[in-house]
Amino acid sequence: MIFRFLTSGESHGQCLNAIIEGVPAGVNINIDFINNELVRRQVGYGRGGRMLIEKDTAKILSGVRHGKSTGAPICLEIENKDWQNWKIPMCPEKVEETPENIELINSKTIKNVRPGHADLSGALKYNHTDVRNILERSSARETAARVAVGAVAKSILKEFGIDCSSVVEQIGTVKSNIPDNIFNCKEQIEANDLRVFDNTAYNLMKQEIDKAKETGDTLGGSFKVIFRNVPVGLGSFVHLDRKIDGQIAQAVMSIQAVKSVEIGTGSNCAEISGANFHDEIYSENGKYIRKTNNAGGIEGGMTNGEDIVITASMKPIPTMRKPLNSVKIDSKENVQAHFERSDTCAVSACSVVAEAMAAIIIADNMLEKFSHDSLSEMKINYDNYIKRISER
Ligand code: EPS
Repeated sequence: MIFRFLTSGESHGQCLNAIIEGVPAGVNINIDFINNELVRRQVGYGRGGRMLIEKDTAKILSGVRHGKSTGAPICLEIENKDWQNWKIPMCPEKVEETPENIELINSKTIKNVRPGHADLSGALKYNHTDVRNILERSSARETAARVAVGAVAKSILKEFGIDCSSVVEQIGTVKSNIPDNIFNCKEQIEANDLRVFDNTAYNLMKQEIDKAKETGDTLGGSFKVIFRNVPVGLGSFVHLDRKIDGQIAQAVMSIQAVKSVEIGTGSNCAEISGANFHDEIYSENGKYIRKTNNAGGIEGGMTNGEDIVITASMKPIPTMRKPLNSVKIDSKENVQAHFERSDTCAVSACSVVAEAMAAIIIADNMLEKFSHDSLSEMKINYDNYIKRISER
């Protein structure tokens, strides 16, 4: 990858950090835009008490001067407000062994692993006896840092008119209608606290979330992420790791709790015949056009100039107030899984995180295709390419 990044930070540690490398010089980086993306991720009916504590904002520590990237690594930091309540249990240094401190640390020690979470495999793999060491880093709190990184990727895409939007399609058993063009309904979706388009479905989803909350259960769901104005020819058919659909699938699947990713008419493609599935190609005013988009904007591992359409599903959150049967990791006693404050449903937040992850992949492919030292050089290459394509 040319656009590379690492994040660090624990859910209840001091802060989350990200270092991004590969952003060309001259890209407009607006802190208000990054922070607005962070606000979008925090929205969502059914989220837990933590979201009342955190008001995520990013600080840019390097790589940007006077609102433009310099080409140097960009370091971002997001404070965890909840850290104030975790200074002793999460202290990086050894703490004084006073009775109060010991009691506090013991009260935050976790032994009862949660089915569906990283707890058991993580504790065995890293040889931890306190499962908090796994929980803290595997927590979806880390997605705040990914969204900040995604905002930087989106800032590159914006320079080329590439736009993105997302909408929630299903929560629990309730399915929503999706508008034909979600970009025309962006304001409505952004104003809705579940990121849902259809009001009837919205009310039913809220009822289902309320019911799950009451019974100590959790809910998953699915959402669509769409990118438009992506040029033809990003990615490649020549090798497995260069296929952009594979890259997007990996990036979106890496989001905590995501269990499926499809491009275009993905999971239904098995039942549709070739005559009805493939998007026929027409010529109109000298341009190649399609009247359908079952391919979701990707053919042969390359973008084909149509909208990129990604659908992903998130499993129900495994931290449950009515805990599942499990085992205590040291004694192997049969117990109830650990419960700590959590969300009932975070599908709407996940759709914003998926936008970020896909934006990172598309930005990376733009850098690969059009060079990546400076935005001005990239734009010259992009314009030449678009001219050449339009002459074909
Ligand atoms: C999470 C558990 C909850 C969520 C958290 C993800 O945190 P806490 O245990 O502090 O209540 O709210 O998500 C976030 C903090 C966030 O910013 O999205 C988990 O276990 O994954």
